[in-house]
Amino acid sequence: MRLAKFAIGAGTAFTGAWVSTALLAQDALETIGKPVPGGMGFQPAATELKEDIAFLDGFLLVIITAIVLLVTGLLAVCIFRFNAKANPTPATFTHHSALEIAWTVVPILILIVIGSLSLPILFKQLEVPDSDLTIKVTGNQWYWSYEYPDEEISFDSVLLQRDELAEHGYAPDEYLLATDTAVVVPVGAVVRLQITGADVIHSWTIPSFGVKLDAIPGRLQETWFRVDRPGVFFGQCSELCGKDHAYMPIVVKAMEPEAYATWLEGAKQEFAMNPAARTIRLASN
Ligand SMILES: [Cu+2]
Repeated sequence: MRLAKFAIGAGTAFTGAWVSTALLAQDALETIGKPVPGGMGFQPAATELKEDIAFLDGFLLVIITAIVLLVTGLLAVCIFRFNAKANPTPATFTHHSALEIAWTVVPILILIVIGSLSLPILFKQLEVPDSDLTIKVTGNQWYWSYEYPDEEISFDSVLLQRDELAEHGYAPDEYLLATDTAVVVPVGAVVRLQITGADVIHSWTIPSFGVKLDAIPGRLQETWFRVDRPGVFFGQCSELCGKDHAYMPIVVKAMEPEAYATWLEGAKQEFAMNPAARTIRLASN
């Protein structure tokens, strides 16, 4: 059973009605984006961006396999057909223009085909469409902070210790993946991410979303995602950022819009931006 962390945070106050609805909302969430022991492929795709990346990966694998087979075949021909025993009088020519043009032009064509497929995917990741929701992500040594500027809420997201997992509704093998608070987004909404770092460079990622971007102090980087199904998705800081780099995971919960609205209602009470932070934010706008 997946409990709502928001419902159990110590020292917080909300209405009983909200707590029970939030619990129901999270009970239904399936854990989708999670590494599995012995896993070889990607985590399941939950966004169009990730589907594109998976397609490109599969396509490149076909090209790579074809090239490996061709080169291995040519090597085998050389070894068996042109060794000293099988071919005692070797040819003496050193150039073959047609062949040299071919092995230059063919790789160029292959690269053009790869580029024509990969560049549009790259641009799609970086060109943020009209967004429904903005989330500012700040990497700290060693936890993540989140801000929903339009909703005026902000909270930190800290690693759960082994003995805290069950109480927050996580499985024992989700240690190093689960956090006390999660980023919550509505399914189908375009989420604009603004990512920065507070101290050193970190990197925010959710593998199932096909999103990974460095959190760099002094720079605000933007990317986006649109989750197409409800679920719980895990990620981990992906830029070596110091001794506790391995202990700053990321959790995103994608909910149906109604469940998200319910969460937001409670979150506004629990995570209201402190007035000082809000003044600073307004002043800097
Ligand atoms: Cu890190």
